[in-house]
Amino acid sequence: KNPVVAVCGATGAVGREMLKVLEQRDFPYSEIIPMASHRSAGKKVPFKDQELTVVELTEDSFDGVDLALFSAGGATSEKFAPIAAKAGCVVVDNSSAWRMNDDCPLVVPEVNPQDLDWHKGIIANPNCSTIQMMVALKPIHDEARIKRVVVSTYQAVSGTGQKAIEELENQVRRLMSGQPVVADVYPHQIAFNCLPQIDVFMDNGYTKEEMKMVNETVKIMGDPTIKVTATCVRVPVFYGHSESVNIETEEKLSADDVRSLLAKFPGVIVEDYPEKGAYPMAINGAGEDATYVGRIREDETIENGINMWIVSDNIRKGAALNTVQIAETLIERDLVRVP
Ligand code: A2P
Ligand code: 11C
Repeated sequence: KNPVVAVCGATGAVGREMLKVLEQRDFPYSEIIPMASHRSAGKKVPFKDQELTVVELTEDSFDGVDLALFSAGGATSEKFAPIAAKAGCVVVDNSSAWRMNDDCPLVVPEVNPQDLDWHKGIIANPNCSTIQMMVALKPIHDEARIKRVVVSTYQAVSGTGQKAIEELENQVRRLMSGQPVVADVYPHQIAFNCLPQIDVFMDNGYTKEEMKMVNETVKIMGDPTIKVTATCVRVPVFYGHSESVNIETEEKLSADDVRSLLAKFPGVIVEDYPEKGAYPMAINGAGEDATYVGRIREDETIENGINMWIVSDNIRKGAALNTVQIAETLIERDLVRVP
């Protein structure tokens, strides 16, 4: 029998995309139940040619539910994911709440599907900026062993959620008509600006987003020797995160070696034609499933170094798509049950 699937946070930016991805990929289900807060109970969300009615997420929501895809914020996941798992429902969680928990696999299906085998009921979906970097780093690490990565990100406002999308829209409109702007979601104006702060600052001076990239990379790659240092920046783009990545490897790889390794890797498209001015851009990556890599070139300041530019839709591969791919892999491996 196909699973009963709950989408928790179904009215949010990621939740709505999850419903779209389930539909587009013809995900096998016997029922889809959209859930959100009491504020949204009774609202309708589109799915296939129907409208589904949103129900309030409560402690009793998971009886008879086989699989729950969560994207309703960290606090909601922290509270409800264990309740769901206890009711026998396997959770794939898009928040940061469970990612670094030793009992929870942190999975990018193209990179470490084998980690699903030891799940105990809660599986974590990595941070969006980590996911797109992982699919580009994995084939390079397998071939030449990555020693160190220096990454700077250019992240879209949709990563923050629906309210941030509206804030950028409103600020652009107001500024273009000569009106003053109010920053509500972000600490400063985001329109026509770049904010070198994503999430809160930690004691070490890095932001939480930057430390997610550092710690999640090690867990997903299963290799504590990979060193990552990150600077994460919010830019006035609606959809699609971009990343400038510098990689130092143990073995030498030419730019052509990297192009052919990446071209063979599932989920990656190499778009690297400088003579035509063709390289990945957020406006093209938005709405697509692939992670695009371009500007691949040797770092001429070190022995074994590569620079590249990675773009992916943060709401799709960075969130909704990766979550649904995890769910598909669970089904393929017959793992939709809480051990
Ligand atoms: P709601 O629309 O009812 O507030 P986004 O990341 O785009 O802001 O979306 C967040 C999603 O998480 C929304 O679907 C939101 O529902 C949902 N959500 C937020 N808080 C809760 C909660 N306490 N219980 C259930 N769903 C929640
Ligand atoms: C952003 N990466 O773009 C964040 C969004 O840990 O899931 C996702 C936060 C997280 O703002």
